[in-house]
Amino acid sequence: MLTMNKKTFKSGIFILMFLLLVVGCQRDKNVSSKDAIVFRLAEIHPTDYPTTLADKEFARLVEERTNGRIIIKVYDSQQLGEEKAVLEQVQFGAIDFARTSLAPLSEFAPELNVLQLPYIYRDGDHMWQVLNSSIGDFFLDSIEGAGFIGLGWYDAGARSFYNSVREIHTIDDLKGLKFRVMESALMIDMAKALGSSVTPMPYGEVYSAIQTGVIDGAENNFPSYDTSSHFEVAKYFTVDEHVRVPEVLIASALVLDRISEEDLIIIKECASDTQMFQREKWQEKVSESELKMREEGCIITEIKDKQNFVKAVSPIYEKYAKDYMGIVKQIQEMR
Ligand code: GTR
Repeated sequence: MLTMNKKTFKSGIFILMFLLLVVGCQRDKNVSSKDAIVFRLAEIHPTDYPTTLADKEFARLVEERTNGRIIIKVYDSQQLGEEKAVLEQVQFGAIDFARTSLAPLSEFAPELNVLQLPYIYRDGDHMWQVLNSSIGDFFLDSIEGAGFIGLGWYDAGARSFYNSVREIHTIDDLKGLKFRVMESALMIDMAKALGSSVTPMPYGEVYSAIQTGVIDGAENNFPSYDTSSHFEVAKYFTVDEHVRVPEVLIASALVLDRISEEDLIIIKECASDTQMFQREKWQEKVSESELKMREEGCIITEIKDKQNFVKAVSPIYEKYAKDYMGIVKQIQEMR
């Protein structure tokens, strides 16, 4: 049986009081969970995708830096719906935060098309130089007019075509093939300019559309080609890198009714502080997915001379960026 003398009892009480004191202090620092504001963040990718990992890191930082005043719950894997539907809900405040591709967002704020013009960036470094400059800030701020708050940029690499029919070596090989593109006017015109037929549709419908022959293929980066399992039904991947479409972290403008200006500043800082985290996870995933796709037997064909592709999409600039030609020139000349 456990026996306790007076001395042990006293020191027991002392330790207990000390622990209560420590817990009490912690409580003061962190707002009790019932007073916290809880927001929802929509993400279409699976749990371990680079953007999802970054969303969670962002949410962790926000909770930490607001001392628990603001909690952001990440709903990944399309739990809150496809991107276009999510954006509509973010616009009227039914969803508070989202990580989205710039392509569907540009339907709500057409000036964003400038940042997804085909072949506008020489490479990934060039894109990052632009996004992290005053040009990137200008476009991020511009979406406020459409009911969104732009928080920060993440990486999605370059997009290329893949299909179930044949290997593509030249632009002429694209003719007659039907591709799914994102629900964005620019993406539709771009794929048409390259000579293919086009069907815009939500991401989640692409696998079965290829499988049933409704379309011949789609276009995306290696990590999405991999995690969506599209490679199972479309094994010809053509590295033509026709667009680099940045990912964007946004909030609903209606979130501002529930938080202070100071907390918005904290939230924006948290978004920008997770950019490097996401970019590192992205690079790892690109290499991992490309290797996996090769092991799975996908036929990966590099388009070495992209001149004909670049020429074919040039009318897109006039149509989608004519009011921003000064900025386009600045982007092109940025070294
Ligand atoms: C991915 C992007 C998604 C989504 C998807 C698509 O690369 O990360 O946000 O836009 O492409 O093709 O719909």
